[in-house]
Amino acid sequence: MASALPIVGKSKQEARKIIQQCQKLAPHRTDAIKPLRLIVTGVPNVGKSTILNGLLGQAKAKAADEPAVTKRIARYEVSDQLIIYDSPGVMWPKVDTVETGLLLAVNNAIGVNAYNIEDAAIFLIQKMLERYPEALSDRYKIELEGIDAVAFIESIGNKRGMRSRGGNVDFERAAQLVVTDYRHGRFGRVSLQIVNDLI
Ligand SMILES: Nc1nc2c(ncn2[C@@H]2O[C@H](COP(=O)(O)OP(=O)(O)OP(=O)(O)O)[C@@H](O)[C@H]2O)c(=O)[nH]1
Ligand SMILES: [Mg+2]
Repeated sequence: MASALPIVGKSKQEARKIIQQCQKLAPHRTDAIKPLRLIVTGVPNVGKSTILNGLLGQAKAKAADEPAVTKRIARYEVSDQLIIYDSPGVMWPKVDTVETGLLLAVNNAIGVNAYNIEDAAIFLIQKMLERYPEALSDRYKIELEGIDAVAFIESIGNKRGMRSRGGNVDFERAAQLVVTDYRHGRFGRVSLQIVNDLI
């Protein structure tokens, strides 16, 4: 049975671990007549093309931190015995709950025009206040007692001097800042969704 294999996609050695697992799944596909053929699939912006570049040892596939970078399926010959296909990110046909949509938005899996950054930031901060309050107070040095997500984001804007023309806090800029900090891993190792949330 297949199991999850944690890797850092940018590292060639790590990416090679995938090949070893795939070879076990298809031990008869070992030569140029019957090469091992893999396809990398997943939701947008999770690192599919990066894994491929790791395996190739060079940046042949375009990879960047935004969804829908890969536009079509592309074939790459790693060697005579190994062919890999990169593919565009796929989404299931219907995002059935608001929470799922916000999780996808916060994790940069859907285009910026499909969501509101302020909603995404409020959702993110609510989750962080529930699960990882210390990560928030450590990063922004803001007192958490009795604070909600909106007040927290406003407080960040205040502290960082983010003001719009009328002098009010530029909430959108502060919202973008927290989402960017999360995406860059600046809250440490956090998970907004865990298995127990789903069962
Ligand atoms: N920290 C970290 N970043 C990664 C890793 N793998 C990929 N990334 C980054 O994630 C971003 C997306 O990588 P891509 O390889 O373009 O993702 P993709 O799944 O091909 O994206 P689409 O083609 O848009 O669906 C890039 O900024 C990568 O540098 C990883 O293992 N660790
Ligand atoms: Mg890609």
